[in-house]
Amino acid sequence: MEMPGNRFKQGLREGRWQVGLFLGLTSPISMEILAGAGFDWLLIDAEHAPNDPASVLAQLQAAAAYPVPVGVRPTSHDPNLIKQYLDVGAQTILAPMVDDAAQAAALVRAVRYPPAGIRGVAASITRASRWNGIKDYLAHADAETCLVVQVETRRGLENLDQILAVEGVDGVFIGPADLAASLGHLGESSHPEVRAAIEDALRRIAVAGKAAGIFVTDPALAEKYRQLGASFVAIGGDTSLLRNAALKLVAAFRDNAAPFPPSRSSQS
Ligand code: 3PY
Ligand code: MG
Repeated sequence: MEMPGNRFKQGLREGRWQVGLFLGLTSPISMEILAGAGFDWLLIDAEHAPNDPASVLAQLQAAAAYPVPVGVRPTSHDPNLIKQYLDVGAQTILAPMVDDAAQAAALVRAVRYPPAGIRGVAASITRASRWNGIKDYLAHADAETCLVVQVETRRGLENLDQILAVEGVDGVFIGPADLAASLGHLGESSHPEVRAAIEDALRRIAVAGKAAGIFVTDPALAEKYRQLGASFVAIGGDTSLLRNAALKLVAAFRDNAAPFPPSRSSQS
């Protein structure tokens, strides 16, 4: 078979508006539901959700029947962990907490094969190459692998220009929650100082010619960030979708219906 193209990376290159969702439910079934829901990209979160290479593998297999590109956010920058996610078939890595250019450059090396990088080679035993079923996998892998780094600390902001200059970084994604915490406003990602820092960062990323992304759940704010140069956004998470829908459903029945649970005599 031919090497699958990375439509997310292509979209970043073209500056295409891409709307995505974070997945923390660790479930191939919810992955499959969301893979068919019309998002431009999905991200399996292994930084904050209890995912590992085995659960990521199962979710990538569930998504494979759908055209949506799926990335993975690892817990750390550990090249061995990143290697495992690439080997099970992830083509996009979203690396959290990138604070300087040295970290960004190390991540570029982690996602590339030698001589450009240090990714270990084992094509025949990996799903990424479809166990050697993909023609010339090793020759095409680096080109279809996408690296997005998260800038979400005061240090990351201070070093943003140097991070942007690292060849091989395909995009920079702002994490408002961690950024707020790092700027001294834990839990207040709408704080004016945080908002100002975000707006400045998005502008700088776009001016540098790199793809700018951010987590933003408010459509009006997403549009504002788009005007400032953002081209890809995560607009929520599967856990929140489920919780919010469950709360709404329960409330609808509690408010409008007979007392719950129904008494025995009212049951048929
Ligand atoms: C953050 O907000 O800190 C994230 O990592 C993603 O939203
Ligand atoms: Mg974060």
